[in-house]
Amino acid sequence: MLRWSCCLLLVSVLHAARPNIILIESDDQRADSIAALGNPSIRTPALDRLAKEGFAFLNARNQGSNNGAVCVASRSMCHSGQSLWHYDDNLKGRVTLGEFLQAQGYHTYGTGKWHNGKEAMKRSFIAADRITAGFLPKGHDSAFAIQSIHNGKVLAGQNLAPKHSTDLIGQTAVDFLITYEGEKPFFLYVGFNAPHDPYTRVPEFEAAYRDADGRSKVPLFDNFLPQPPVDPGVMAIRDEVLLPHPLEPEAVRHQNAIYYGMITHLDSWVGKILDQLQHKGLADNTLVIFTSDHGLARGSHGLLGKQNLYEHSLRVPMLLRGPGIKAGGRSTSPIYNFELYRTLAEVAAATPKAGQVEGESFLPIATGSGKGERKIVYDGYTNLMRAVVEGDWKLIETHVKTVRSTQLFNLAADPSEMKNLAADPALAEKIHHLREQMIVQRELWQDQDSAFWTQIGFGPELKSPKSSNPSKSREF
Ligand SMILES: [Ca+2]
Repeated sequence: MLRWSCCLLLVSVLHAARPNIILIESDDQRADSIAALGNPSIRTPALDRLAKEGFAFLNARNQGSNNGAVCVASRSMCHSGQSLWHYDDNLKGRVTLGEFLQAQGYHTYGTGKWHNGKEAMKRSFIAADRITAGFLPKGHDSAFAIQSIHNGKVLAGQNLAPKHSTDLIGQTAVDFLITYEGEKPFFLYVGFNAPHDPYTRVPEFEAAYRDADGRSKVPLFDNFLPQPPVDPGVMAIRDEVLLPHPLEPEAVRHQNAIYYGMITHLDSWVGKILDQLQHKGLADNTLVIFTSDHGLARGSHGLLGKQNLYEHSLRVPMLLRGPGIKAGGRSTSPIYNFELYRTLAEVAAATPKAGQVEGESFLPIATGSGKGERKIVYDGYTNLMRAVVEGDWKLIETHVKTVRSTQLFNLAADPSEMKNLAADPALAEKIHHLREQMIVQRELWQDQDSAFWTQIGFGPELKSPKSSNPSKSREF
């Protein structure tokens, strides 16, 4: 599909060194929640450090989801390297990222959120501690179930302290770095459950976001609306019922102060992980990646969750630091987060089997030897929405029950997606063109698993569309 040029010499140096890999993935963290990348309202000193010492992808995105459990979809895609229309929730029959790196001689160790089934977890990690569930309904500081893997067996346990999930997971990651003395390079996966709801207050970190009277100092996002401009058909889903609609600004600001506090809290553990890496003399030979599974609306477009195709919910943070990575580098080239698989395979000097993994490695961009050539991206959410972005232009088609809605945005002039230009007669040809591109992308990604295309009413119908199953019940 795409071919990025790469500097063979630099890559061969990377391969010779066989760097350790630390993949830190938070949960539901917006891409714009990093101070150094342009958010003056949040405090993220460790992520700022990664952004300064490493490379930041400013247009990294999750491709969407086939059901309301966007976390499951995104994580499955990242751990299989497969796109939205090919992944399996529980990674059945897929070579997981951890499994693949094991085969390349890596010691694989995990802690934190695992949302893709016990069997795939066991295959992914040689050892693991304090693996947490996909969702902590009683709060991040409750006595939730945890699992570990030792000697090939999955063991069940409890967070009995109870300790906040971020402290539990962060400490486990640091402990691994303190104790690991193996000869193999390691792959450390750290899945923070924060800042996913339930919004659990962490007073010492939330204090920065409160005034003397305890009111939130976090401003609303600039695309805040009380109600969504287009019915996305998801208003009964859990994320959207975290607050009543129409959204009341102060209620959103209150929750966002907690959300920011949870991010600053997990940032403190990212800092401790980086410090320990430095202390142990491993920083120069370890690739550190920080990302999240997808973004979140948090009041943008009258929404709270991630079950939509606006940029705030699709985009993810994507920071890389390590040997060969360009310090202070930035890229606006679109990448999908599931391309992490091929990227890390390249870091491990390995090539996945033909047909096993989709997308491209973005390592050449991060090392400064490639710029990225993707001109168009395609996103989907169940049978309700499809989006295509080509250059500055973005088209979102939504079909809810019998109501079809078209949204057209110019992301250069309107990055917050607030000016829907779909009704402008002068742009009718642009819409027609983007619809054609949407169909091209549909074919390219083999998007056949949705009733969307039988409802939307433009373009050739699929010959044998299979019905998607948006009613699947699971926690997300
Ligand atoms: Ca998530």
